[in-house]
Amino acid sequence: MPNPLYDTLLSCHAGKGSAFLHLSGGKILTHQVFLSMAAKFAHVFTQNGLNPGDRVAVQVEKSPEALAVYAACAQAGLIFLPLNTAYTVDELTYFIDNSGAALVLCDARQKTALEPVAIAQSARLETLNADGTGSLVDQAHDMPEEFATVDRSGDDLAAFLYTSGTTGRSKGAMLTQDNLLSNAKTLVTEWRFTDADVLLHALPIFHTHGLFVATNVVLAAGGSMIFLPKFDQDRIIDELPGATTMMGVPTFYTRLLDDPRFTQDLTQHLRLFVSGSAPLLAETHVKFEDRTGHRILERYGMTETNMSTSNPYDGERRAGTVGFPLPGVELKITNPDTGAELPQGEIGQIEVRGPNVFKGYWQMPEKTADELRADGFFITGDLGKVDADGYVQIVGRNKDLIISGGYNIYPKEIELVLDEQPGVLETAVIGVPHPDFGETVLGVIISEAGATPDLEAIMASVQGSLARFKHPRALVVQDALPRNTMGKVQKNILRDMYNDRFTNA
Ligand code: MLC
Ligand code: AMP
Repeated sequence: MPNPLYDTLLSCHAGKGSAFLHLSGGKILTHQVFLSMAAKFAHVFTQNGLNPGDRVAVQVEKSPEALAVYAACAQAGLIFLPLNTAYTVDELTYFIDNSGAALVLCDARQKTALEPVAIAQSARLETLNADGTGSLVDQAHDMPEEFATVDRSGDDLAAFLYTSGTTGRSKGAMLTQDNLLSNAKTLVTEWRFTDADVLLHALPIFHTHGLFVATNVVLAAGGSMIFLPKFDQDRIIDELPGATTMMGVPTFYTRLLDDPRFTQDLTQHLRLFVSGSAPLLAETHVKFEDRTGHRILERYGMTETNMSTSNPYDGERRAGTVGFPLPGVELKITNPDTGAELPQGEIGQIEVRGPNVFKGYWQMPEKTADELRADGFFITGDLGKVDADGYVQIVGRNKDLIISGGYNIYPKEIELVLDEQPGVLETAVIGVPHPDFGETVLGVIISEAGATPDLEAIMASVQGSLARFKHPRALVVQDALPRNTMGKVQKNILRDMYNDRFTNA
């Protein structure tokens, strides 16, 4: 096949008048119309001088056009680099610079702010707005509806997804066509997707979950999506009866359970609810079954690995576990200090190997070597164990990471900003339980001798540089940070201290 990703997910739908996206107001976008849109965008990219292997950095609102940009990149052999719409210009500057993006696609509202960043990078800057307007669409207007698909091999890069690190510097995870395809095919089979499926899609499309899990699976199966711009409780309630399946982060399900309109009747036509990206409390799993009769299927994955484990479709979906390694994926539990495999039942770090595992971090060979072993096993940084029946259970993290509403937040990045503030000696940022987001960010500040840091001014400064979802939801001032004998900050003690800060309200 000349371009496995495009051929398997997209060109196989050529000429089909079948529904691909169900949009608001009863509007339907067919597979063929979607492909034509993508082909036109591919022409715009190549006519703007982009060559296979170039990176296209995309920070735009969710829309059919935004999804077609992903398809256009696949067809033109470009590397798709989606970015969270919440990122600030500071954050974007790093991604654009680090990736060496050849083209930046943004909302027109961001154009002025990003122009100097694009110029510094010699990148083109085009716009795409939430309503489907913008310079990309203007240029696409008169382009042909067919584009000669660029040859690619399965080992060629298809996407970069940036993931933060414990040092605070984000790393571009390089995903190949085979990484994405192998996972999509496996999940179609494991989760029994067919062309009759209608997936209720309310996730963002700049992360693995909404893009490579939800979208690729539906494309591979030939099904359709009720494509919502974002999670909107009322729209979800309205649209659920028309769906056969839904994927979400745990916050989706806890929010729905808080809504009296979410009933068994409303969900009776659905065949599958999938949860992932953050731990689903066993309590939520049980409440969901009591309310709807459905057992949520929880799976586990990450940016670098796509999906690694899943509860079974047919067998027991065990609450509090993420199921079994997917076919073709090897999983082992190892001693974090030695890397030696641990006996069944013991807690250790989770390592995975398989066609789903990424190729490494863009231009960061040392970081790649730290986490991706020469034998192909990737050290996930999650702590877990395998029970007697083979179900994998995630019990914690060996990495300093907060997951808020399914978004990853690395404390170091926030600490670096807080540490710079006037009157601040040092800081520690921790994740504490939150009823809506699962976890949220709390900043612990130690003042310089005699100083009284201005917490409001500190928050204002954080707002200027970091995306909203990373902002501490509370700042507290303490005399000192707890440290062990090696001088390392004991965040576990801080987490215990502030454990019920948001759940006791
Ligand atoms: C929004 N806000 C968040 C937030 N999302 N704050 C913390 N954590 C989040 N996740 C901010 C908003 O800017 C707003 O700020 C305030 O919180 C409340 O907003 P909201 O209207 O209640 O939020 P909403 O827009 O409804 O978004 C919440 C959400 C969304 C949970 C629906 O965050 C979401 O769609 N999350 C999914 C993330 C995801 O797809 N993760 C997959 C990663 S891939 P203000 O200023 O108004 O207070 C991965 C691999 C894998 O992890 O295994 O899948
Ligand atoms: P990301 O880097 O955004 O892809 O996030 C990946 C991380 O999300 C993993 O390393 C886990 O810590 C977490 N994660 C994903 N799915 C689950 C799950 N089902 N249960 C617990 N944690 C999960």
